[in-house]
Amino acid sequence: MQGIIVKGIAGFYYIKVGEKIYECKARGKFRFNEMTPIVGDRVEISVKDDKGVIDKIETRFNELKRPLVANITQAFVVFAVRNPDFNSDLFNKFLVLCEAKKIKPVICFNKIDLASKDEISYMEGIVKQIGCEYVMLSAKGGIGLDALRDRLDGNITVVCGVSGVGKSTIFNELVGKKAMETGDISEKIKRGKHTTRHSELIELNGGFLVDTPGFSSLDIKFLEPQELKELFPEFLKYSDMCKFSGCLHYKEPSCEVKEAVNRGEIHKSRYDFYVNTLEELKSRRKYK
Ligand SMILES: Nc1nc2c(ncn2[C@@H]2O[C@H](COP(=O)(O)OP(=O)(O)OP(=O)(O)O)[C@@H](O)[C@H]2O)c(=O)[nH]1
Ligand SMILES: [Mg+2]
Ligand SMILES: [Zn+2]
Repeated sequence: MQGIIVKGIAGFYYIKVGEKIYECKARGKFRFNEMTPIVGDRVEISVKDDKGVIDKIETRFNELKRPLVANITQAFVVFAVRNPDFNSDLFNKFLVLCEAKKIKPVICFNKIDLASKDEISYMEGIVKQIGCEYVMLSAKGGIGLDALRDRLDGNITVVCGVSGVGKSTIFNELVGKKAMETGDISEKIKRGKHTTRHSELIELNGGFLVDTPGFSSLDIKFLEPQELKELFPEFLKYSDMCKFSGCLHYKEPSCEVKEAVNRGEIHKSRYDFYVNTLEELKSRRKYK
């Protein structure tokens, strides 16, 4: 039977096959070929006398380390329009990471109840130009959540963003119970106790939601300088027209991406972030 691992605890895996959940152990062989089953894995199982065994793990589409989950297709990347203030560097890093992992980002601008109309349309302007999907939210006020629910179908979705933007609030509103701790006090208590968190997939609206937030580490230094340009979707329609094939849109002449920046068709802050990151990646390679 084929199913998906929705939970793993102490060597046992819980595999959802249709409407049923089977408790399984992994066969020993996984220890030798470096594949340890993780939540999100599509697996082949066999069940005998109520004892289930994982026989095969399908090739992973992608894998996140924090939380440890495979086959994530979508990320709700949460920002607050205020408190904490929007940080465009982080915004760009999140987007680059999503592209690198082939995860579809949905930008969630939360706490719109705290911002003016002008501030909201400024934020909208940035995301519109990149061409990625976005939702304006007030998780506390129940605004915009249906737009997120509609996007769950067929996806494994992780909610990510820095501390305090409202991830847990969004998660709890979507799941409909107090599954995640919100606010600051409970979070601190949890950390103090070093509670091990096992991620779990929660089935919702035809898809799965990961119960722990993602991308807590925003390291993009593992990227190769040449691959960075592929991770800016709005560059792609211009890059074919650059004079040099393999143009890095950096110091090359007759670069259509740079022209598009000058014409205002690509947001300058995105291009500046690209150049800064490219220089960082290049200098790391040099001194390695
Ligand atoms: N004004 C306003 N406050 C909100 C909204 N959504 C969440 N908050 C508040 O923002 C604070 C942080 O929310 P959380 O959901 O705990 O944020 P988080 O992203 O899970 O934070 P960490 O767990 O620390 O990463 C809480 O006090 C929430 O009540 C909103 O739409 N508007
Ligand atoms: Mg939280
Ligand atoms: Zn170019």
